[in-house]
Amino acid sequence: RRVLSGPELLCQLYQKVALSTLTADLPPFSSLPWASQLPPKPLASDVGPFKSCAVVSSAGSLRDAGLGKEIDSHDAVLRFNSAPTDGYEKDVGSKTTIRLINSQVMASDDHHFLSSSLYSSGVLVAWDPAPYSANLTQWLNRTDYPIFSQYQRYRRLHPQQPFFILHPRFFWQVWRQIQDNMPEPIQKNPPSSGMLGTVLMMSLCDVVHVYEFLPSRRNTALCHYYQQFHDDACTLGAYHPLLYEKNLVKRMNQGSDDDIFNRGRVTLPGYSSLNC
Ligand code: NCC
Repeated sequence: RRVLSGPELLCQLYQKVALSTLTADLPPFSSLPWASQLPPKPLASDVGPFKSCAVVSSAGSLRDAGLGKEIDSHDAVLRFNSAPTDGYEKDVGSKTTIRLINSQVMASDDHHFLSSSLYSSGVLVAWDPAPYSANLTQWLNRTDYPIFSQYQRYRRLHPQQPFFILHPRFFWQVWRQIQDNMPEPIQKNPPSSGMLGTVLMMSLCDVVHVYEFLPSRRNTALCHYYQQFHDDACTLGAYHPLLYEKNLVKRMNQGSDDDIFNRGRVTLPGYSSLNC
């Protein structure tokens, strides 16, 4: 197998990975009593397009990064799970346009998903690790966490807030793209929210800056910038094929190594900027 160049990888990503979210008219959801709670249109026809976008990983190396102003200068900012901005504005900024959450966050009691103000502004996008090759009906009947019951509850409480659910096809396409460009078999678990959010923003924005996904000189065992918890697996991966994701992003990066080292910043062209 030939090792693809950065531009080739970007074109392959564009050709093989299409952002997809559940809509009210999609079987088997369309015949459920709560189908009308799902958005009528997919994410990309409702949100954006944006010129410049920032994807803010939750890495501990964002502590004391002082990147807040730079992050907020983007037209749209994507954050993950329960990552806060209150009290961390200097390092991570305060703008949140999209929040990408996994189904564990929606379901576990510690995150107070239904009542916390953390989730109630901006556009929400949720995902649940559906097994590889499972069809939508199998997934619907056996989700990893109760994403659909929580989704219905949340929609009743916040009917005006845009709230999308990722189609499993999207994240398995991302997984396939990672696997196809690695010399060894990788674990058949979905990519991390960080990788999914990066490709999501590449679908909506002309240019995407990803912060502290590829660790800078501030690299630390501190898991999250907002928690006193240390574990190298947060940066290197265990369940998610995180090292492979980072390898692929490094190869697609159009910014300098100095930007990674000093600012923890990767620059990726959005799909709209590619000439494939
Ligand atoms: O930790 P998490 O991700 O919320 O972080 C969001 C994304 O930032 C990138 N990251 C994070 C920490 C770090 N030191 N380096 C990084 O590069 C990753 O790309 C990560 O995806 C997830 O992917 O959804 C994850 O969620 C947590 C957890 O469910 C939520 O934080 C809610 O508590 C997972 N942790 C556990 O299941 C214990 C984590 O594995 C992945």
